[in-house]
Amino acid sequence: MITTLFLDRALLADGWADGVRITSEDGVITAVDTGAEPRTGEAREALGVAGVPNLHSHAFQRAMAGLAERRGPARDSFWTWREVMYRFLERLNPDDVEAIATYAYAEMLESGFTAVAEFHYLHHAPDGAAYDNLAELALRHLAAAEETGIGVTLLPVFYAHSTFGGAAPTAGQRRFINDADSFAAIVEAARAANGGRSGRGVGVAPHSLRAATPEELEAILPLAPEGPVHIHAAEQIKEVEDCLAWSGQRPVEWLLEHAGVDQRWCLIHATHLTEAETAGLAASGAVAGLCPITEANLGDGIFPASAYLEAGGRFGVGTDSNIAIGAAEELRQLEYAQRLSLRGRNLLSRREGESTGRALLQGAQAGGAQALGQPLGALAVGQRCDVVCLEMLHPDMVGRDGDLAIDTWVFALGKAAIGSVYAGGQRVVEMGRHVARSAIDIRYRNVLRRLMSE
Ligand code: NGQ
Ligand code: ZN
Repeated sequence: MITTLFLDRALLADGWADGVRITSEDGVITAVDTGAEPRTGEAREALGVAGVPNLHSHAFQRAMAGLAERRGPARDSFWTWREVMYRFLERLNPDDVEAIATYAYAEMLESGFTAVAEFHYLHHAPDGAAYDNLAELALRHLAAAEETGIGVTLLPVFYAHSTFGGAAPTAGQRRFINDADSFAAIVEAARAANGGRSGRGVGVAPHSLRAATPEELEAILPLAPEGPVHIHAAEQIKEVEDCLAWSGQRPVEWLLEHAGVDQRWCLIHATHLTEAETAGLAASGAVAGLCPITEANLGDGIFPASAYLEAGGRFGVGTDSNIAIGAAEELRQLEYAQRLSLRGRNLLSRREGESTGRALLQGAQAGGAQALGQPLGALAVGQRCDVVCLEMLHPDMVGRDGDLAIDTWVFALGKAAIGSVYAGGQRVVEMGRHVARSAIDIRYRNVLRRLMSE
C-alpha cells in the first residue's frame, strides 16, 4: 500500500527542510520530496522527526512499576530489587505477558519510540517447564508489536548460570534457562514468525557474562552472524568485582579482548568503565545501550557519556525496566546525570551553537538503529516510515521552530509534546493517544487487578 504524509517542516538527515512529502510503500519510505505543496486530502502535520528506537526493553517489568519503592530491612540495592522482580514474574502467564507488552509498547509509541529491541529472557512456564511451543512467550511479544504497530527486534536471551564461572542457576531463574539447542529453536521460531518483513528483526542476547560462559558465547553467536548481539555489562560494581575475581579483567575489558565486539554489538549499560575501556568501547564501533531512567531507579551509577562521545562513541537509549516510559525523558536524564556529576551544562552536544536536544535525539536515532540492526531512525529513502510529529499548537511551543522545538520537547514537555506518531507508514498515535488505547487499557487493568489481588 502506498501512503503519503505531508510535513510543513521535517528534520531530515542533512537538516531541517520545509514542505516535505514522505511517500511510503508497505511501511518503507520510497521518496522524500522537499519544497512541496500539500495536496487536498493527504495526511498533514506541522513538524516531524524520525522515530526513536528503544534499544532495550524487558516489557513484563512494566507491570511491577511502583512495587519496589518501599524500604526493606537492610540496605536496598539493585540486588534486592532483583529479588522483588523475580518474585513478581513467577505469576505471569502468556496472556499476561502479551497484555503487559502491548500496554508498554503503546506507551512507547505515544512517547516517540517507534521500534523496540525486546531483550527477552522470560521463556518458560512458572515451574520452569518449557511451553509446548518453546517460543510461546517470544511470539507473544511479536503479537504485542503487531497489535500496537511498533517495530521490533526480538532478542531471545541465552541464560544458563547464576554468576561467573558457570555457577548453577537459582530457583528464581528457572523460567530463563536454556541450553544451546533449545535456545537455537527459539531463535529459529522468532525468525520464522518475522518472515523478513519491514520493522522486524531478530538477534541474539547472551544475558551477561554472569549468565553465559565463554564456551556458550561461542556456541550461540553464530546464530546471528550479522548481529545484532546484545549483552548486559558492567552495570553494578559487584559485577565488576566478581568479573575481576573470575578472569582478572573487568566485564567490558573482557568482552573487548575476547568476544570480538564490533558494530554488530550493543553493550547494555556499560556503566562502570575505566578510561581505557571508554576509549576501547568507542573505537570498537559497538553501541553503548544506555537506560538512564532505569539506571537511576536501580542506583547503578553514571555512564561517562561526555568522555565517551568525545572519543567518538556510539550510543542509543532504552527503557529497560519500563518503570517510566519516554523517549525525550530518557534523553533528558542522560544529559542531566552528566550535568549533576560534571557540574556543567550542555555536555552532550559537541559544537558551539549546537542544540543539545537535537544532538541527543540524532545520536540515539543512529545508535538505536544500528543496535536494532534495521533500516530505521532517519527520514530517508529505504528507511521504515516512522515519524514523530510534535504538537506545535501547545502553548509551550509558541515561537519554537526547528531545533528549539526539539529542545522544548526533550527538556520541558516530554510526552506532552507529541501529537501524531506514524509507525511503518500507519498513524498509530493521534493527539498523543494510541488509536487502540481504550482496549489496551481494559486488558491491562484486568491483568493488574488479578496480579495485585493474588
Ligand atoms: C534483567 N535488569 O535482566 O532484567 C536485569 C536484572 C540481572 C537490569 N540489569 C537481572 N537492569 O541483571 O541479573
Ligand atoms: Zn536489561
